[in-house]
Amino acid sequence: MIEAEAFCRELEARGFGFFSGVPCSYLQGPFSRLQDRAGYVPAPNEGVATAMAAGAQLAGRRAALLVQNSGLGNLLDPLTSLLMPYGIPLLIVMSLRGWPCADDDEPHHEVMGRSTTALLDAIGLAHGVLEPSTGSLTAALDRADEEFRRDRGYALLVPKATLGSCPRADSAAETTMERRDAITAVAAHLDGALVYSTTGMISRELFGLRDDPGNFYMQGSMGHAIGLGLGTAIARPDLPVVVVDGDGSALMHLGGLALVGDCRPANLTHLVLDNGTFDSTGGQRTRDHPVAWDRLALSVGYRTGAVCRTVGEIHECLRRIAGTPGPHLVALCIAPGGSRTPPRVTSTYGNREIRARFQRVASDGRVGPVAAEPVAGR
Ligand SMILES: Cc1ncc(C[n+]2csc(CCOP(=O)(O)OP(=O)(O)O)c2C)c(N)n1
Repeated sequence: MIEAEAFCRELEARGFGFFSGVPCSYLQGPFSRLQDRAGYVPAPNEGVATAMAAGAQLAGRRAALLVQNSGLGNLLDPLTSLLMPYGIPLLIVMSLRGWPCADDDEPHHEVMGRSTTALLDAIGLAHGVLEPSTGSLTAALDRADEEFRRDRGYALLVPKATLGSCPRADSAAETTMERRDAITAVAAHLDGALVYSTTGMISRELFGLRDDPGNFYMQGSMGHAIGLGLGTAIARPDLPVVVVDGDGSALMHLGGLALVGDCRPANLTHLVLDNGTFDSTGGQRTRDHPVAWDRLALSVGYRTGAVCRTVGEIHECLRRIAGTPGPHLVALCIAPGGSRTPPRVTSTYGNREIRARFQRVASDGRVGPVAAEPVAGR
């Protein structure tokens, strides 16, 4: 295993002074080390991180991205239509989820796990898999330097347990309300609703506290729960639709909120659990300046926007808006971390099973047979 600090120092020794990206738990150590350094800017999605790194590179700062391979979808456009045609080199440190064996990871990593290197080959971006030794790091960065000399980028692929982790830093939370407290309170108001929950711990927490066929646990596809909720709210205006989001997820595709405000489905309620961090990947901060979610929501066209800081405020707010026309946005300020790790949804349900039972509720039983799918023991 390569120590996180040694990894960061090696990048700095090679002249890298600008770092950005979106975290993955495989890269928890380097993120933890980098986020206290001046050259690090956390990004809401991998696409803007790529463009920003290119901007820094154009202005003379050597830039590196740290991302998960699921973020390859977000960065492919700026990579292929900006960096590659203009010859702007970039080091992309990319975790390899779902690789070499998809069974060892969550099911939503399977397709990208087996396709990452093929996709990089298809676009012509040089890449190499990092082994857990400093010799491998030196060789990979030498190889990257060769590409940079030709104005081309390089992807350094990082499998599980290759880079060391660091103890989680305690952040000064403004609230003591935990995710578990907030979702317990929310759960009391979900009966009869179709519920989409975002990737990571939020879906796991909802599953552990209030599993229901009307819950769609959206693992993966970070930032797209609001798109799912909007489509369903438009298609089924007779049913209440609730999206349980995180601040990192909502920020990743903030344009989805603007679309909600434009479409204005009266039956949609958007809950944003704001802990100021990407909690599920190790608690890296999402941004420095807090978001005024209530004002943001109103400015793009939601009918109401509110912020709750206590369990009592959550109950009062959800009672007040129940049955009134939305879209509503309610931000729930919670503390990062949690005293208990919630159970994995995928230990109980396969993804197709989650989809099929949800669809039965959402479409009044008009759904085909569920394809047999083994439930993975993870
Ligand atoms: C495109 C993409 N980039 C990165 C990830 C890795 N990832 C999974 S959960 C998560 C954090 C989500 O943060 P937030 O929505 O704030 O919820 P929290 O984890 O704080 O509960 C990240 C970065 C991912 N799944 N997809």
